[in-house]
Amino acid sequence: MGRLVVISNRVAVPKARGAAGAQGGLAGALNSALKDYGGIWFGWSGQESDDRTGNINMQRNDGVTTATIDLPERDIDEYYNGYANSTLWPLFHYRLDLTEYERETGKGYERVNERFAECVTPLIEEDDLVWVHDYHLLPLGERLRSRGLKNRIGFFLHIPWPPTRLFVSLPFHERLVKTMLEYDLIGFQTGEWLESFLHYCRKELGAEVDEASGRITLDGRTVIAKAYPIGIDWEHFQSQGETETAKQAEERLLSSTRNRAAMIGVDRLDYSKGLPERIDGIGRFFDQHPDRVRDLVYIQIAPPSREDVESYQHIRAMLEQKTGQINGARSEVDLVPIRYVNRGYSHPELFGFFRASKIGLVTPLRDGMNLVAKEYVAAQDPEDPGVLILSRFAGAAQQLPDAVLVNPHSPDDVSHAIRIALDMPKKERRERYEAMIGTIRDDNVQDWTKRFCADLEATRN
Ligand code: ADQ
Repeated sequence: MGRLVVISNRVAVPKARGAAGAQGGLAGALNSALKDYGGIWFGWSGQESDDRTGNINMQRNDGVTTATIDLPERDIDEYYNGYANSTLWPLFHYRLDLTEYERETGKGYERVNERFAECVTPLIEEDDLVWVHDYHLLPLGERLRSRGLKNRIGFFLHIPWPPTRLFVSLPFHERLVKTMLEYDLIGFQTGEWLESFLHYCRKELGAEVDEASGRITLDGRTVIAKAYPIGIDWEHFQSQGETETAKQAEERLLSSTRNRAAMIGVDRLDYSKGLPERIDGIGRFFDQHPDRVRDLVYIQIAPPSREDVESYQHIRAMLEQKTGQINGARSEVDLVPIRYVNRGYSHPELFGFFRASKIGLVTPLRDGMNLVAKEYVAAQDPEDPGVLILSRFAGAAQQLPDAVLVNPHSPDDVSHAIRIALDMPKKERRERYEAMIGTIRDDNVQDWTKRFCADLEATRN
């Protein structure tokens, strides 16, 4: 096999791994794949340049070569803040109310995809497998083909694929999906998102679709679409639990909560994560069980993300207001029911916090997968595990049906789940944990990359 060339919006340098989590789920996963296969990771540096310099910054760290380009301000505005994060992200998370449709940002998106193709093509060798990631780069495969690339090219979507009825609200939706058919393999997180994509191809494009194999044929070209649920780096995460940092973090949380059960939420500050709705659910729990305010402390860790996009500023203000209201109404001199921490933590620290928490509250309104749910379970003490409360609208719910599943839109449902979790006997907690931990251990990220790359290699055989 040739090398692996990974292309994604951002590139995470492997030595920065401890901080990788805050950059999103991609970082750890792709570094593991690149170490196994060798090759290059190409993407935007995250830096702004005055103008198009044409420079590619190549670096080698810990066995992985990274190649990055800077982008001028206009490209960042139109491609990243604009089309990717103000059009595709909200639409793909079913938020038509937040979706902006601007012709200019659409053009910027196409321009940056073209620029990516122009810069990365000379780095790709004949036998390389090319693996493109996520919604920032949907049309990149077609751009690479137009430059004559004959390699096997795969694409993985980390976020949901929306139902056809929502997706058709996107101007030029047909053109966009047709560009995707230039890949050889398209991966989705779950069967549900895959089903929506196949439905769209059949209904709107008139493609021939074989549901069983995921084979889509249009105008003589065939692409395979399949579900590949992403996992965590199980071994690495476990090893984090052995560190002094993890143990100190656990101790720090336990000593600060004393006799109260800690319940934890760890999310990027993003409207898809259902944070205000979650706080409403917690507020409802305190309203319905005022005698239990002394039993529980909720810790929300949410570092800001995408701060240049207006809807993200709004979510932050809303969360602060709701948290403030509940704390104002329920605090005592020696007790604050909700701790809201506006920063990220390293994986060892998160491991310690998860382990010290009796409940993990993961309630996105919509999520491609959600790795926090898996990390929470992975950090539990097998002898005395905590309880995972998980939104039924997270991709992870399809793999973890033994979590306490909730409708994140319903404060009553969330409140009820908190009560169930707080009172759950150890025997049931262990049964649920046992059922979940096997899946999390076996469906790890190494396995995920191997399955995707093997299937990509097997296309055209
Ligand atoms: P994200 O939306 O970023 O990723 P998620 O899977 O929940 O979401 O988290 C990814 C990583 O970020 C985890 O390793 C987690 O520990 C870390 N993280 C999240 N919040 C953090 C915080 N407050 N502090 C420190 N670290 C934090 C996208 C999709 C998901 C999909 C992933 C991977 O939206 O649905 O699971 O990609 O495919």
